[in-house]
Amino acid sequence: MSELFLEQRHEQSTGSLAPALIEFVREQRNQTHRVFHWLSSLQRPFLLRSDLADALEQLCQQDAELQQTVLARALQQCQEATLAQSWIYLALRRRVARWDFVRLHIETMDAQPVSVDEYLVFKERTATGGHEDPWELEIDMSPFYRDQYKLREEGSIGHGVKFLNRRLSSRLFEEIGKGDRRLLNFLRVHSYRGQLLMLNESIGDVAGLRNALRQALLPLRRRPANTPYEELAPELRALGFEPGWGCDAARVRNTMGLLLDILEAPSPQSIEEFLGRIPMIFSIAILSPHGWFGQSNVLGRPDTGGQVVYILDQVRALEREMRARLVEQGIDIEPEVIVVTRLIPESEGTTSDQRLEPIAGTRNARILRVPFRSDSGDVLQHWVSRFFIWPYLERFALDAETELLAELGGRPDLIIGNYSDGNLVASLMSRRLGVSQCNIAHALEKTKYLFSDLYWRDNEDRYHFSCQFTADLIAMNTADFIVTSTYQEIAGTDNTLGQYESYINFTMPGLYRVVAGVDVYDPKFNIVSPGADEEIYFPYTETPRRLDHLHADIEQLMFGEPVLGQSRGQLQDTDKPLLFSMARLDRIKNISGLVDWYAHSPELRERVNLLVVAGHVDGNGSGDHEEREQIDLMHHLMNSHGLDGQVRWLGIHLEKSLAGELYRCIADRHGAFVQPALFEAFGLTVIEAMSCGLPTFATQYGGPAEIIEHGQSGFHIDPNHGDQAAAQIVQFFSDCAQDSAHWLNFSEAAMARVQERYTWRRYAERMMTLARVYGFWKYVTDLESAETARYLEMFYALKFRPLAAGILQH
Ligand code: UDP
Ligand code: LCN
Repeated sequence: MSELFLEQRHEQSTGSLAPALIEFVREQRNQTHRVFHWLSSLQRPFLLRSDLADALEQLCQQDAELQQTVLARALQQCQEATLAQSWIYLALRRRVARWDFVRLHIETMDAQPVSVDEYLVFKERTATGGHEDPWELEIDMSPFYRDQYKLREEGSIGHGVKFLNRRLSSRLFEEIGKGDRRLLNFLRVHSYRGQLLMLNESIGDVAGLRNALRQALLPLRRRPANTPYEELAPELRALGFEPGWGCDAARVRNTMGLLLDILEAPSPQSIEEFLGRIPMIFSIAILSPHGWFGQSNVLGRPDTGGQVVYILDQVRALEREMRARLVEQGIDIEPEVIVVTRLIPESEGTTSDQRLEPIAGTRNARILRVPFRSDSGDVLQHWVSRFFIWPYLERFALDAETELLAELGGRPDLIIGNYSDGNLVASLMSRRLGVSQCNIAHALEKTKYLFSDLYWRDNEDRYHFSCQFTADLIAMNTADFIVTSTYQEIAGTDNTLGQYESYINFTMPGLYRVVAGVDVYDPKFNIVSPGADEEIYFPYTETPRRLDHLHADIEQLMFGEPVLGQSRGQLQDTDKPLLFSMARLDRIKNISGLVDWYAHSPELRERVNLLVVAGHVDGNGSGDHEEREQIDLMHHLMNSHGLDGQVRWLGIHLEKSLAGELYRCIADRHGAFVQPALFEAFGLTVIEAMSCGLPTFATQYGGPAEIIEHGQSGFHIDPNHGDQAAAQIVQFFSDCAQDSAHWLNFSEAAMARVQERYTWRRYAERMMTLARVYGFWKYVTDLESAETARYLEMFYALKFRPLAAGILQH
């Protein structure tokens, strides 16, 4: 048998390359030495995947045989190499969230597997110059993991609810009678503000329930299907049934039949369907503490962007879905959705200083604002950046809880946290109230900034990542379920790390070391992608719906004289198609990168004009240091490359409907959209542009990698290789010039992709299913673990609180 065959067999059985690599290093000393020598000659303590890929490519040019070796494969798997004192430590990612750590000595060719903590200690030592603390606090959630509740296949990640339902339904009903009794108890707890629902006390046990169901079904079958519930109520009540079974005879019959089936032979599908029938969710609290949460004039302010758009659309969709369900269930209750945010007295012309604000497009949803207070009780007057708000959250959680309870007249049925701060408040509040907690990250900062964990101290004054990552770990582990927009957000791709995956192990020297922070195979993770508001972002081809009255303004925005402090550049050749981009002017959004690629590509400049809507043209208009740096850079690029005749930069914020019509006007001119971010967690602008029919080029890092199928419904671009991205765009427009069907094909495919995958209707249905299913299992099983909760409380009290308090002392 060949050695390669043996190696591969070993890999197949364990999945790990490590043993074969160690053997190879020991036996092929010359080849290995050459590779290690090359890596250490780079004289960098940390090499990332892309560095290793570049090194490997060069090495293979000199030694073609290397390509076939296990060493080459290991370097391809390696996410990070740490080099110091003649040692190389490799972190091999054999597949999603499955890691092996190996160390190799450059001189002696000694090679061994190492544990995750040994690996992290070596990183600490390398980063701090040998000042690692042997007694560093280690965070290890693995003793709390329960293997019977873990997914095994990486393809199942993000579909937790399906797995959980399957696993728990069989377990629940395995022990004869036990599951039935729990189900009965569950049905008996339903009430709404004192009104009993589903069952009353006259049904005392499972046999009684079966009996009552059979008795109710006999006359129900004789009733016309559309007999309203009110007519059935007296008869049903006498048998022990309260409202909630359905709005008419057909629906009540169906729900009761479903329950009888479950009592006979339960299946995960019938449980999910049955749970969809019973009234469980009447009110939802959505937490988004950090500021400027409002409906106008807030987008583009520091900290507010897609998260606000997402939540407002989410609220509308959830309210609609909740109401539809309650009507079907025959219950006359108005659902309530409340967004809880911070009240900012100095609100700079926004509504952020109003305690209550109704949400447009809903009947009853509202924004409830509660101020931040200092320890002495004084109300904080100004906006505070999301990176500095940690000391205020604990008090906010208590104050918000009091106001929320008063506003709703009781507890909400679900608490949804947003972003790191909202998720932490959701943890505190849902623990106190005993309500299910759902987390939505929007963007986990950890993967956005290189080495934000290892060199956390360097960024502490500016970003306070020590607080943020601690809050993230706590909230991820307390949440009953976590909703993500894409798969890659949880588990990455074959080559890149998932955002949640990056919390599995990491170290913050001098603070703590995480050896098992979160498990992405936990069934709490569910992918539920957002949509683009269909009222606003509809296809450019839907002529009757078009907002023609905005066209003159849009023409002005695109081609008019620049307005001082609002725009720069005036396009000379107005017949060229427009390449469009719109984003906050953060470094990570890389709008200046796009301008730079454009400036350096004569072919691109020849074919298209560039239109960007971002930030402010006047640096004095910005209160944010990162934005000011970007504004300066934009002006520098415009000046040094003479771009004013080809680039139009609008430093204004477009109101939603204007933005929607602008996307369409650019589509009318057969333009394209570019999202050039260095990293984008999801990217609402990508689905907005696509749903209006714009062919889209978007970053390959983050959500867009999954939204777009490369070469079919758009294109992925690598923001680190602007020249290639520019060449791709040039190629597209040159293909369009040859064949006008080319543009149409991509435009249609983009619209179809969004229609198929990204709609708020689907979002709301999924979200409500998750709320019901996780709520049910939380009630009837031991899913919740007191040990985990206690451990996290300790972490919160002993680490988070002093870190947060420290912010105020500076
Ligand atoms: N947006 C807008 N007007 C502007 C700039 C942005 O309406 O002038 C909206 C944009 O349409 C999108 C959101 O702001 O809905 C930005 O969300 P995205 O997910 O793209 O990025 P984020 O800002 O959340 O990082
Ligand atoms: C935050 C981001 O950075 C975006 O990528 C998302 O699209 C947005 O939130 C909504 O989730």
